Amino acid sequence: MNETILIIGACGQIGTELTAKLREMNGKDAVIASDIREGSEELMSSGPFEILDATSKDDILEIIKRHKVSQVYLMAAMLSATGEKYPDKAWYLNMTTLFNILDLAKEGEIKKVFWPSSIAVFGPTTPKQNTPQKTVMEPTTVYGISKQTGERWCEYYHDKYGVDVRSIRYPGIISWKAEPGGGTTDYAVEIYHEALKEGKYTSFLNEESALPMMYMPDAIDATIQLMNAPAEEVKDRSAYNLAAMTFTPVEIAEEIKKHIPEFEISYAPDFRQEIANSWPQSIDDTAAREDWNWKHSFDLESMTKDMLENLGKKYSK
Ligand code: VAH
Repeated sequence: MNETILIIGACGQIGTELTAKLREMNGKDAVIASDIREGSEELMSSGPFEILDATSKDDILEIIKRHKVSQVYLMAAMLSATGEKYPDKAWYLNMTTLFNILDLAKEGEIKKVFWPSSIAVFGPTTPKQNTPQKTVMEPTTVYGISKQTGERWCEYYHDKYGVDVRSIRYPGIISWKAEPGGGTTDYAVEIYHEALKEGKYTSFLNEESALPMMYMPDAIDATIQLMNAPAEEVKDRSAYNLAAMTFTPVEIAEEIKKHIPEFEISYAPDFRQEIANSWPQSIDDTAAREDWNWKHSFDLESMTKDMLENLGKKYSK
């Protein structure tokens, strides 16, 4: 029986590309895109779309029943930097939407759920290098606290009620198709745009800010691979560490200079520096590689080449 998929937060940085990939794999009508407001022309013209406020359980249920949805990817969230500006809104959005979906799954309305966690669940007391799957987690952002709590609830709903929910601790994700929104790692996206437009960029993180990062195609492949893995392979029902690369603003600038020699970077750390300082620098994702054969494809060199090629085409139109 064909599974109908609902993507909540389909207009976001990850949601946009997840929608495109799932439509490519399953057919456009098998994937219902939804968000609080309409998205890009490309997204809106690529298949069914619903305006949805995912803080309303009744509104989610109405769409699930009308489209006979069996799988939900809940991608809507307020990220780390914006969450520090609006802590109560971040907590409300991130937790209410998760409980709505977990409860609908518990009530038998949804068969399978993907919910994104983040390396933001880790904090200043977490080991910074090769951060283990299970370790000290004392997050210092509202976003990180919501993701840590969310992981606990995902595991509880799976163990207590048999809900098939799966999750990944995304590192910073870099992409060119859709702008990121309100993240601490967004500098690593902005830098490519500014390098092409202005030939220079002022980073809001300092030179030494080494953070775990991943190119969007790897993040999308991992997400779908985890969702399609046999249930018995998904041994960790909190969330899986996932890693691909680690770099600093200096290192990404040096890689860009191989393509744009005159590119210049400067530094003006802001409030996001404290958030970045609280996160790990590298992640141990052995569990994901062992449990469901995760492996990444892109490194800093191949990502930079692909980013500049695609953004170059976008800016030359
Ligand atoms: C953020 N892009 O910066 C997100 C991500 C690990 C970082 O969760 O908030």
